[in-house]
Amino acid sequence: MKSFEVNFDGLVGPTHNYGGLSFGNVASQSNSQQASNPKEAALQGLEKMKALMDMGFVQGVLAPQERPDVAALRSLGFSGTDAQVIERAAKDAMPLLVASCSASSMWVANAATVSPSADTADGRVHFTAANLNCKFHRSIEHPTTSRVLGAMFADQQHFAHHAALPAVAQFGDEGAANHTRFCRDYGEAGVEFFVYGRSAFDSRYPAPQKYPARQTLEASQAVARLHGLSEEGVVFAQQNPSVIDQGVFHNDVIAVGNGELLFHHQDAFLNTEAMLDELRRKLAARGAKFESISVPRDQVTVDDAVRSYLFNSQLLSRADGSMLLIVPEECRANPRVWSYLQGLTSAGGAIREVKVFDLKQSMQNGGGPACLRLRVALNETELAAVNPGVIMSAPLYDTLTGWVNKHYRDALRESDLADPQLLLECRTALDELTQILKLGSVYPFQIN
Ligand code: SUG
Repeated sequence: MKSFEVNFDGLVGPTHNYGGLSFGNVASQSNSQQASNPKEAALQGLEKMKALMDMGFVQGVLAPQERPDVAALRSLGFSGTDAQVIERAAKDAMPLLVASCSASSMWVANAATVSPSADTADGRVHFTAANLNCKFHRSIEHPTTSRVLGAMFADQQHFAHHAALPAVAQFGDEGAANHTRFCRDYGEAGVEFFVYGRSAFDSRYPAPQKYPARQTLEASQAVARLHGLSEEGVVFAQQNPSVIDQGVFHNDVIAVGNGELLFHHQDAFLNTEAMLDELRRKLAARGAKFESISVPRDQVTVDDAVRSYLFNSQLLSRADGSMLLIVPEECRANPRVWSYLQGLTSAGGAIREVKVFDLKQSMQNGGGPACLRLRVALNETELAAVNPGVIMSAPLYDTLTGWVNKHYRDALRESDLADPQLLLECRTALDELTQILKLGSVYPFQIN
């Protein structure tokens, strides 16, 4: 049976703004308070989706969330009508209003961890929504994420959904941003690679000193258990704490994997050799030939990686067996990164081509091509069981660009977030979107 890796990209929501909300994420911190352009952000994302579809990849769309999150503000003690809740939060606690307005659900690599059916004990595709417990503005995403994923992957014969892990830092879970799957073919059993930043229960593991490690070992282990993965089908590895302290807040800022290949920076992990050996051994047992490309620090520094997002790229398998790397424009702007990439593609190895996309609106908040997509490996039967409303097509692309042009603003500043009209605009747009994507009722304003 044929199998695919389907990329579901997060559609940028109408409140995309630069709130400076993510301590440890260099771009989010340095672009705080700049004016954003939600319309441009959403169109940039859609253009990438369309380009991948045109190249022959199966592409999906993941809907944004209702923002401002009035219910979150109510849970923090703001009361009255929805407009009064917003007005009171703006007056007394602007940072909380900003957090409740974040369009951060666009970075769907953090929506969930996904294990394909070939890896799981019950032969279903498993999803665990990420609790995103490290940042308030992200911790409020998972209830809606679960409803949206449930509406996209509704067939219980093929899809199993797990609620987010307990909402405490000890089980901090950031989803697929710290998870990669290696395999010979998407439909065959593979090895799932979980990367954590610290252990919450064992003080022998080192931890970063300056910035938070968002993913814990114990969270990764819990997800592997929930999904019914076997010992032979998993490898756990620790991120190098010193790179977290240099701004690598998720592992997908310093490594990306696909098929039998791991593309990573030399300084990405702790105990790298032992970890690579384990991957090689476990993949060999599944008939796969693991390969890694380590980018040396004397060619590309960790700082270059953080600024260019070289590793926050999409590594895609093409029909001829070679791979394509989708990188953000910022890679071309960095002479060391660009010259590395040119050497890489001309060397005749697995990665043959690089394609560059302008994702500046998202990049300025620390979200590159890989952050914007959730990978779901599916066989033909499972793909046929996905809600067809969320699979990208030329007509859907046209409908969605029209929808963005109709509903989105082209400038948003902090002061605009206090405008109760923004909430109405957002709800009107999302109500229409759920009809376009055939999701049913998934937003709080639709179900309460
Ligand atoms: O969680 N930025 C996101 C970026 C997430 C990137 N995702 C992956 N690497 N997979 C974060 O830090 C910034 C929001 C703001 O400051 O307005 C933000 O949430």
